[in-house]
Amino acid sequence: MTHMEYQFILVEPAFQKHIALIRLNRPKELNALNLQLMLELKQALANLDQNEEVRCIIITGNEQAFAAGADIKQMESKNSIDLLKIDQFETWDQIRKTKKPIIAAVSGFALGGGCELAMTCDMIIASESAKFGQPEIKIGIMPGAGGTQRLTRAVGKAMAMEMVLTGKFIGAEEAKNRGLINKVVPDELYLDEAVKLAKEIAQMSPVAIQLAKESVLKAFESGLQEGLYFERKNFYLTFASEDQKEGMNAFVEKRKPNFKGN
Ligand code: DAK
Repeated sequence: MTHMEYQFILVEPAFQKHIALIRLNRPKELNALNLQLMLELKQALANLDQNEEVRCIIITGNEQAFAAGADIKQMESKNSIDLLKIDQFETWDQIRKTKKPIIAAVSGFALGGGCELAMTCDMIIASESAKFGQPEIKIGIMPGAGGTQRLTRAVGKAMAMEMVLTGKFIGAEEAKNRGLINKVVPDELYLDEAVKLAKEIAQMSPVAIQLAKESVLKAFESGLQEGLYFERKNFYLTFASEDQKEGMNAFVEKRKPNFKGN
């Protein structure tokens, strides 16, 4: 599947030097995440992960919505066995396994699966009008793509309980104060700000970035000792890269490093 064939996302692999952009593109439905969109997103991320020119990926929506959740109209008539057969978790798991850093640039609604998708990304930049929430409870279900886990780890038990059990939304400022997101900027700047962050990351060694991302994510899955061992191995591994020599050499020679990803 090339980017020409995508129906519900727009992909620009060379949006800026070393930065790719994926735009969720079902504006009339507030970017509701139907199955096809999620498959396209999985495929696009896999392609960008393989593309050596790409060092950082931004996922965005539009000003009104990052994504208002999974597509309720598509889910309405499904039963548990239908969901089991569709196995959308395979898609979400693959997205989570993307090796390159992903920044969510969020404006408007990031709800349900939309909030979960943003939280699956590595960092979140939001516009002042962004709203985050897990409103699944209001339609008789509960979060299913990490909402109860990632939100709780980010904002703590009390606020996560309140959001998951009442479906209430929080604004960007509160999301920032509670550690859910990295930065809030005026509405017209959220994509620029995400690009700024992506550019900073793209200057670093892609090898070190990959290993560092993997190590930070390990903190969500392991106890401290296991995580520390994992970190240690990845730390050693960075010394197998030419980028490590280049980075340290550049420091000693008082110049800017030129990392190549080897
Ligand atoms: N699904 C389908 N259509 C949606 C939608 C959604 N989640 N959200 C909005 N839309 C559609 C509306 O139906 C409407 O379409 P038309 O009626 O015009 O055809 C259009 O987008 C504009 O929406 P509104 O007219 O409602 O716009 P408002 O500004 O009045 O309200 C709103 C905006 C975001 C507050 C409202 O649209 C809303 O409450 N939307 C639903 C939010 C929600 O409940 N989200 C959670 C959905 S459940 C899984 C992974 C993930 C999930 C499940 C499984 N697996 C891996 C198995 C996730 C589940 C969910 O996200």
